[in-house]
Amino acid sequence: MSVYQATTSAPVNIACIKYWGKRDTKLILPTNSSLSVTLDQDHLRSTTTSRADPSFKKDRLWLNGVEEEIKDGGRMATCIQEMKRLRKEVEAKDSSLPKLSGYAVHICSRNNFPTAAGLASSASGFAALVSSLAALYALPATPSELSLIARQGSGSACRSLFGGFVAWQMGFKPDGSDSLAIEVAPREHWPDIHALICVVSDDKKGTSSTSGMQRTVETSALLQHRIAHVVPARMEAITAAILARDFDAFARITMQDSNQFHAVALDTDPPIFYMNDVSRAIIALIVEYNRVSVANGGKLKAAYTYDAGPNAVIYAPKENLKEIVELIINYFPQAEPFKDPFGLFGAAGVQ
Ligand code: 2P0
Repeated sequence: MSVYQATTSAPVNIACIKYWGKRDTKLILPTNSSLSVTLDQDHLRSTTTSRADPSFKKDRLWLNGVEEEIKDGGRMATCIQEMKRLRKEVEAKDSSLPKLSGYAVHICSRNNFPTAAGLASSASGFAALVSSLAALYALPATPSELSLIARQGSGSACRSLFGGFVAWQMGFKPDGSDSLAIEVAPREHWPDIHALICVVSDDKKGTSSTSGMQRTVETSALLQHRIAHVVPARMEAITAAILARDFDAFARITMQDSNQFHAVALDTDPPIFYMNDVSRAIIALIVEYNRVSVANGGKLKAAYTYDAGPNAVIYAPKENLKEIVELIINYFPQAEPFKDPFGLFGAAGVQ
């Protein structure tokens, strides 16, 4: 008897130009394009196994060992259904293939980082889900084609189907067929840039991204300015900075966009606060670190960015990482660097 099973994994990504706002909440179509760096550390990934079998009665899902309900019409059900539809198209062209599209699937997914650590587990999770079903179904789809489906699980998930520097083009079509991820540059294009994750708090965040961003869409005038007059130029400028390996421009745009995303959250009614005092102290530290460098005739040495939570991600060229970790440990003595803080995408706990 044949066993139809596949296991794949997908990494976390951290946005430099932030996605915040949907123009279509069902299809998950954003109000602006976004751009991220995919973290390539082994310890920040979701790994998913999918299995199809004629004996399975219904689709089932386990997340970190706990079964989760797959709600009818929900995001998970949509992704599974879309992947079965693609498999059906392949089966229609080749009648010798087993009819896996008619079998229920069992899906088992694990994150090798704490789900509540404020890192985007939905991004790596839905990307791993879609890529494991694509492997199970032996689909000829490209990562951009698969990103159309991962996007319907969680917007930021579409960017985790690529490594390196990735843009999610907002698209303009009402059916979402042009709202997909593309590779801006592979990781090898700019291996010198590293990310340091400072876990300020591993509490679960107060306002979920999904509900927070809709409140912003409904109430923030600043968001309208951002999507019409700020993000399009920033997408072009940061793409050029990445292609030119211009860290100074990359850092400036990344910090500006993090600041504006949090300004837009604050401009929401009622306001949303994602950063805390420690987050702001880390910003002050990086601003001062850069100021001293520029005052001495140098360039920007690091860029901070914050998502929908208080944890800092610091992008920096490798040569500055050791100095930055030392600075953080000096100012936040409780910080405990874990794993390989001087290797690719190290992490430090700053409580
Ligand atoms: C981003 N974030 O671009 C931005 C920056 C958070 C701040 O994508 O509703 O979890 O599932 O599409 O993808 C978080 O939003 O929201 C997010 P849904 P998602 O990374």
